[in-house]
Amino acid sequence: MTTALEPSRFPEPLREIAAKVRDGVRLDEADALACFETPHVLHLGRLAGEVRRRLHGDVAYFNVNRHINPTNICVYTYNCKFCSFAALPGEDHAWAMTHDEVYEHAAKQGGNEVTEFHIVGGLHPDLSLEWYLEMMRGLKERFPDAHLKAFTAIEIGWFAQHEKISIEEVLLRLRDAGLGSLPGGGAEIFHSEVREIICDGKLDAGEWIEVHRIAHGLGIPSNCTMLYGHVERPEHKVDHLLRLRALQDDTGGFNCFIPLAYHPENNYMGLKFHTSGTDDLRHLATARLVLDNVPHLKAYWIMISPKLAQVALSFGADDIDGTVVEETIYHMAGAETEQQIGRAELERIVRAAGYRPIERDTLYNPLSRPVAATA
Ligand code: V47
Repeated sequence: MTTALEPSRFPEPLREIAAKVRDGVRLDEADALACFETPHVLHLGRLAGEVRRRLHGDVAYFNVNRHINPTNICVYTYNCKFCSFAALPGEDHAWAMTHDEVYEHAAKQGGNEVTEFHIVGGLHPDLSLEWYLEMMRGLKERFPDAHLKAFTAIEIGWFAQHEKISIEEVLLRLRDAGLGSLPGGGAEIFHSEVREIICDGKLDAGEWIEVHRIAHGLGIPSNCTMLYGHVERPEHKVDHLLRLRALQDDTGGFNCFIPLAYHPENNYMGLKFHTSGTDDLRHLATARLVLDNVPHLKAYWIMISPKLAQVALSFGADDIDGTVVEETIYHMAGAETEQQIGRAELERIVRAAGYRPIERDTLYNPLSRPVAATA
């Protein structure tokens, strides 16, 4: 009897990879490279889809979240050439919210139904760690049940440098103020050949990994990302995924991986092209196959559109992110997707793709509440 993973049903070089996936053997560096280079993206998706079904059956997760970007003022505005969000103080598009503005923002449009605030921002030269701690405490006071997924490793590194304290001390103070987990941003591409071009001078790979390692050691879980579709080569991405996999082997602290498609508008990179749908599906499928120890894979609908996120559910993804409400990082970089989707619509999107929608909290615990509560 032929199974879905019968190697003879796959073209080379996916035949050997299919055998490994069938037998539960970990993919190596050469396999990962083959995934990035094969022209047979549909076959790759078939493999990743099978792995995803083993892990999550027909379930696809989403959450009811809200993004808050307290400031876009950033000392790395000229360093991170790919970033369209950052601004220098005094520029027309620069902003810095007050605490009250953060709380108002959090409360808008059904803020009380939100289970997660996703909070990231620029590295503001004048805002102290204490300002952020007060913001976290204020949010927790007003929204005690909401999970605060806040601050990329880059921001954590900046707080440590700014306050002249250790990464561990920063994380402990943030945890005391209500931090629940770290988002996965700031990883970009770890390899120094790429980092020197796209974000010279920012936290390097070892430092990004160290922040997450320390967080995991303190019981603070996190997500991880990879920014693709700019100047990187396949071997850089293989290196990136293998470094994430190695950290996960050590700590088990990553919940989710999110491949991030580069958006080219309004930044200093000088590149014109958006990634193609096939590229996006290839990155998701490859991640599902290589990152065998990271439980969840997110197809971020804001970035790749709800329609492609539906297809991505059959290419390895088991999560489409959440309601979001007012996304800025991608919309300032040219994203043409909506800025928010209601819970009922997220459920419809998942069902129409042939999967069973489950609302989750940040840590992937299933939630059950009536649609009307958050539609
Ligand atoms: O670190 C910035 C990326 C990241 C651009 O953890 C860009 O659940 C494409 O990390 N084109 C921030 N990408 C977003 C992020 C994220 C998103 C959704 C969910 C989670 C999570 C994390 O966005 C940055 C950078 O890699 N980014 N500018 C751009 N022009």
